[in-house]
Amino acid sequence: MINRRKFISRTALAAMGILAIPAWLRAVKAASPVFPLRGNTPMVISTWNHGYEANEAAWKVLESGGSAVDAVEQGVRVPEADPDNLSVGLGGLPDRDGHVTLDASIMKGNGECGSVTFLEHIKHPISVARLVMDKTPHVILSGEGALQFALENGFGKENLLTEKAKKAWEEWLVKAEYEPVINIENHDTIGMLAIDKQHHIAGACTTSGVSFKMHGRVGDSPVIGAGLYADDEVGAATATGMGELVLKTLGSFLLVEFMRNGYSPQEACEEGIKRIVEKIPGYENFQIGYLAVNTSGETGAYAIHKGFNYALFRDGKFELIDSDYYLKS
Ligand code: SD4
Repeated sequence: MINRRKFISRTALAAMGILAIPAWLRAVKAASPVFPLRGNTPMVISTWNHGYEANEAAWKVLESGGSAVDAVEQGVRVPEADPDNLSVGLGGLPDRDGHVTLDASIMKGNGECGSVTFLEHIKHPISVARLVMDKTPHVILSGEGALQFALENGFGKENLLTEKAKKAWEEWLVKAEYEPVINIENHDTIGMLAIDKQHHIAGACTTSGVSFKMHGRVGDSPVIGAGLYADDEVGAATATGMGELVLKTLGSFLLVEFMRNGYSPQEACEEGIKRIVEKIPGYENFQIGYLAVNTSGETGAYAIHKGFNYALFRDGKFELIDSDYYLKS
């Protein structure tokens, strides 16, 4: 883990301009937008073990020379369509009033991004977020307006509340104790980051959010900089877990900025969790998992609790990896 002295010395170096990008390099970068991107790519990384199937779909796009943004969109559509996944798209657990409301965001390393929040009845919120990015002058569409936009663009309206999710909600209603539960094992939100053969980076994040949440609650996943951030010059990061902790620390942006200042993706993830530990009382009752990748294709992951894992595809090697974590005892 990075100690304070190391951080201060990096900050001092940055202030002295030693870590800053020299003018000649800025000129080369401007002339060649792919210049800073190198390393072992294409690659794709995503949260939790269901990331494996999602990565397979993303990998097909990357392998055939497709773009990172197409790869992450196609990748996360897999858990969105899976009725057995209780935290994403179809089959997501509803809010406490029985509505399945979805959040999703997508971002390209050139800064283009789009998101939807509090969207009902549409199985693939990530593709609506993609259209917000591609077809509107806006970044976020929410609720009824997002639904209207989706319907106008050919998306079908569906009932997303499966029998399984309805049963879980009815069981919850017996006590109806309102406690936002994002604990150690209760997640499936997918955050995915990819780098394509052209060395561009992109990310996507999609979720039904905290189960039995208040109607109208929006988490970190659709907030650019919180649940997701990507920058072709540096890298990308995504988050899973109790979104309020990520929102309060603007986690993914923070991780990318740590990397911009010279931290490795692993160090950035650890520092992001450390920020939560230092700033948010009661953090130990919740799980957060961070994933990050830099433009060289190096990856990092870190969580508050044991149990976070992620899927990494690269070089024809497909791995499911357990993340390191903060609370060891
Ligand atoms: C949220 N971060 O809405 C999401 C939930 C999540 O695994 O990641 N669950 O707060």
